[in-house]
Amino acid sequence: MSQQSGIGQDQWKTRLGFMLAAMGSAVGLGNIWRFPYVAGESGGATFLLVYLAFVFLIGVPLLLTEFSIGKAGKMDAVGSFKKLAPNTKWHLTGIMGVIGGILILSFYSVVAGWSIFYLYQYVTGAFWTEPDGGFGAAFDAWITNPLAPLFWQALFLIVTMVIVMRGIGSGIERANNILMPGLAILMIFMAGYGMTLDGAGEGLAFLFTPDWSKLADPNVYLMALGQAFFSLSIGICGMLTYSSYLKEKDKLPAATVGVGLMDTLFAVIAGVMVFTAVFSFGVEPTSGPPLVFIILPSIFESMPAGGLIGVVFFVLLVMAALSSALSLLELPVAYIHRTLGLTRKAATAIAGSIIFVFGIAASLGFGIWSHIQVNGNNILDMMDNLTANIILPLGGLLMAFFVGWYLTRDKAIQFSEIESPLLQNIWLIIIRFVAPVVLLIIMVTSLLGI
Ligand code: ILE
Repeated sequence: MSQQSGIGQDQWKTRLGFMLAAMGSAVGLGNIWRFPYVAGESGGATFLLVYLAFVFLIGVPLLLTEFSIGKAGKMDAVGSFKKLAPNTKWHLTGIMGVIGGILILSFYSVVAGWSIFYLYQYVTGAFWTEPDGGFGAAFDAWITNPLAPLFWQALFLIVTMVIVMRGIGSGIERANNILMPGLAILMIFMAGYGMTLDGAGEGLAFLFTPDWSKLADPNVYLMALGQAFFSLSIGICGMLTYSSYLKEKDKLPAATVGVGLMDTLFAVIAGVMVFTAVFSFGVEPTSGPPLVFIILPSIFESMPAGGLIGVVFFVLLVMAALSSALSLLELPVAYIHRTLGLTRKAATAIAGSIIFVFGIAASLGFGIWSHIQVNGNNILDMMDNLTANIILPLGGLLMAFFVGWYLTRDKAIQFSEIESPLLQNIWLIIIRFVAPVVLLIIMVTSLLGI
């Protein structure tokens, strides 16, 4: 079949390249920055169990649904829906995805910018010893500063844009071929190091010994679902866009399971890395988003060779953020490229600029715009909650309805490329019934604030 989207002429060179890129999209700040603090606030091991159940029962089948739409549609998020369902409103799912991707990258690049700044502080040795007033005060002073964070955020976006401008095979695929193996090595090293610390066992117990009574807390389910969607990058059509660049012969099911497994493994390794350190230094695991920017630096300071460990940690955080940001940027780039008929470079420049402008708001929300709050959430928290708890699950729900109910059964199965009749049926039951019911219950509960 010929490619219809101009940008779609570009393809992954190998299936492994696609898998690494999809894993790169999945494994990100969500695993290293978000997972530990959400797990810490929502019950540790109990949260992990619910999270694992959601990833494999709902996340992986929905990821396959999203991949199927992209591979069959062979176009950007909006174009693929238009092609598979002409003259319907289904493409609005793609538009919501593009908006979601822009919003996520807007705040993602703020946190990624902090990470590069911290890396710089470790490389120069500035954070090897505790700054005056402690790491908490240093972090507060940093995020409330109106200008400096914007510089690092812009730097991160520029690197992301330069790679995306080079295209799929020579840009995104090549970058992930380096980023993902590098990230795996650094994270395994850090988790291994964490396990050698005194008191590491307590951290492992926090992560792996569930407190069953916490299962009664509905918030655990909402947080676990939001985290599963965020971590697997489901529901915003970034994965859809990536799968549209697959060659016909590269099959989806095994790649999907591979991405789900690797993403979970990376989250667990990140959990081990963070919680062994947190517990061995007697710190509360419930310290929220600043966990990796305040708690970890003070822990590194009291460790032998902690400065170097800090360098390694922030290198890996930046690598993880970059590999995910590539997919978040490719999503609007592919759409803008096709609809406005621009070159990839021009489309990237436009998407990157829009994202930077939104990101300015997220960054200033910590400082001069910190009075803009809803329910105690600042601008970045609002963007995070809106995307992780609403846009992503809603996108996933719509895609489940699209493939499960709008497409015919035969088409759905053909697009999914599942061969075993048993697995075909299980997958269909999940995307037709199980996923929608679970998603609706959790979304309604959270909207009603029950
Ligand atoms: N999945 C990634 C992460 O976990 C991003 C989230 C892309 C949407 O950080």
